[in-house]
Amino acid sequence: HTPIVEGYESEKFLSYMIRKSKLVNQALDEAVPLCQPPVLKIRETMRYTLLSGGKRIRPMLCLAACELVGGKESTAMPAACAIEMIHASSLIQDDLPCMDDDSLRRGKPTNHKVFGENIAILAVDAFIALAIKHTVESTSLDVHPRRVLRAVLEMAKGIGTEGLVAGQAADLAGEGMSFDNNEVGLQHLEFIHIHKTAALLEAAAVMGGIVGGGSDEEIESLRSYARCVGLMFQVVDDVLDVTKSSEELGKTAGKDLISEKLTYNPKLMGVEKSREYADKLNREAREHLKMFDSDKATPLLFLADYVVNRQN
Ligand code: GRG
Repeated sequence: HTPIVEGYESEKFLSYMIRKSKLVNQALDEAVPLCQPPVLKIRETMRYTLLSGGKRIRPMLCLAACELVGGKESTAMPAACAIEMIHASSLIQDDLPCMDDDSLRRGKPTNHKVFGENIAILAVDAFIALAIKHTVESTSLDVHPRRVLRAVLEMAKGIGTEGLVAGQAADLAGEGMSFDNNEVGLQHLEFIHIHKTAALLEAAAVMGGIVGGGSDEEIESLRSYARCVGLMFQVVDDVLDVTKSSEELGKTAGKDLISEKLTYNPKLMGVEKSREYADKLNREAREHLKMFDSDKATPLLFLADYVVNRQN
């Protein structure tokens, strides 16, 4: 895959991303200080997942969307942090024994393995509350309260039965189903991806556009762009899962592992078709940004390229 964005050096974009993720990490650190008395482990539990790496794609989308519509980076920082808190909470919940039962996340033991299931569940609750509190309390007073309210509404939609929860519920409902009919399988898979992954990326971009002062038309373009990027993100994830499994485990073992995962894109479409689909989504994402000045849209175009070309 060659990046489609031309005339913009990738180093420039990389340093843009590094600068943004440093700022985000600093803001997240400040947003969740350790609590007094320290015997209450809850903030430590939250910080463990929130500050343990991660690509920070959602906050970057939020900041870049805000800047694209003419807003300041600092205006979107509370919303960007809130979205990353929701992302962290969903990872903690997803890893629990009653969900995916994972023991490793970002190369480290999962939250419940370190702190126990009970406190990990409390951290999830606390993150959702803090994400709302932080957006309302820390967004600049220059932003009209109606816009802050709209931003919180978008976040709520991204979390609940129109977003992450719907995706996870569909994922659970699909467990053990056999998709002999590829059409049904693809539809189900797309529903999971749009809700489990794209919904939060969409909320991130839309929140940035809202607090940044974007028009309704601009906000809807950002929504369509982010939905394509979100779906593309998951298609790429599925491909990486398969190719990495084969690389790491050797061809035969890799195939065994793939066949367990019936709902994967490459399983239903094949790896090559999945890659083509990701490229198509990237082109669509770019189309949705046509209404903006192309120079100003460059970070979001590059972000889409980064998602399609990423190796982890
Ligand atoms: C709202 C707490 C809450 C839960 C909703 C458990 C659940 C229900 C949903 C699970 C959602 C989930 C974990 C989806 C996977 C999304 C995904 C692609 C995660 C990986 O994202 P990256 O690659 O991760 O951006 P990093 O580590 O870079 O942050």
